[in-house]
Amino acid sequence: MKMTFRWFGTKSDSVTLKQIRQIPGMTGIMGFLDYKAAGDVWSDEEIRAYVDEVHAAGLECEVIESVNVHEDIKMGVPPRDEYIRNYITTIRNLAKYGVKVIVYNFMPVFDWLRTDLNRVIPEDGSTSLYFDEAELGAMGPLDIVRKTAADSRGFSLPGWEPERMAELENTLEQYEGMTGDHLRKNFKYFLDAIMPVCEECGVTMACHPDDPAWPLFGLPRIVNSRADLEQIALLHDSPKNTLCLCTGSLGSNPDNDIPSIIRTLGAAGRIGCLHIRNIKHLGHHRFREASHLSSTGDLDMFEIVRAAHDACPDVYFRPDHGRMIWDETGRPGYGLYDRALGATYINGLWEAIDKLSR
Ligand code: CS2
Ligand code: MN
Repeated sequence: MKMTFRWFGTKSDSVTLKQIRQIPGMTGIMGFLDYKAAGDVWSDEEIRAYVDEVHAAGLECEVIESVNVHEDIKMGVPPRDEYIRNYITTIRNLAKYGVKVIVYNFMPVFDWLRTDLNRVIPEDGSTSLYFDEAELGAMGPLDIVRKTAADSRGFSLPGWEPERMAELENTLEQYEGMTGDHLRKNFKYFLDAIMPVCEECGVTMACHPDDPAWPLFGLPRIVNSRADLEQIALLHDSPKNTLCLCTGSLGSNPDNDIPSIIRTLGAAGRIGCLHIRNIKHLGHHRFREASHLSSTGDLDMFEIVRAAHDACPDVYFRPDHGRMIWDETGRPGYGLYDRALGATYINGLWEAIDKLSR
């Protein structure tokens, strides 16, 4: 296992590489060029500058996140071939600088979605990301975009690029009538085009699940459950076609048995990396993000880490969203303190599981 941390770059992150390097057991970054629009090529120079900076801080940069897929690829409309060519150039460019895994998602229009990014947890006064479908019901897509922007304290949020959100109404119209099967067909077209390049340059693609794990605003979502993940693995049968097992995203649906999914897909070599985050269910389609500790949420972190230890021991981990604690201000979900606690806790679980299994 390699423990990593998401980092948005010097200009965009409240957390420094030096701070990340000082978290015990931290080996690297899951990197992100947050200023790139979906569909843009990530150039050699941009990647080199980012990777050099990470290396200079004594960290690795083997995983890159959110190379976002252009909506035209998801919708399957003609300009997609040009965007796929760009995507392939980005894959090749990332490979040149030692990137081994690329995390992406295939969610129409929205990436993860919450109705409140700064919800106070009554028990301890910390804040975390919160979702309530009843609250969402009263809002339209534009309202949620505005609310998310207002909640984000001026920080960019992964998957909420301003260019994409500006096109929102237009894009939503174009999606009208799209079915899950149609979206899956477009997904296959994308995978068939990029997989030969991934195999050639040794890059693994890891698809992030939908978050929350059900359709929103009538848009289809196809990365939600064990059956979905297994279908995606079959869309293009290659060891480079893997999943980013995000426990918080899948865990938004309590029916998902995450340790069991990890065991099956991990043993099949189809887990490219893990995002570890805990969820506290508060009602039907209503939850908040909890600290990583099992007892503060509804996910069993011991069983999750044990499943990964047994099924895919060489995988990359990172703590996913954390709460805001100790009066920290920063990007919602991406402060230093709670994610550092999460990493340390996961490392502790791993050490215990590993030693007891010998
Ligand atoms: C992340 C996602 O914030 C998160 O939950 O895990 O934004 C993830 O990076 C993207 O969906 C990957 O494309
Ligand atoms: Mn995630």
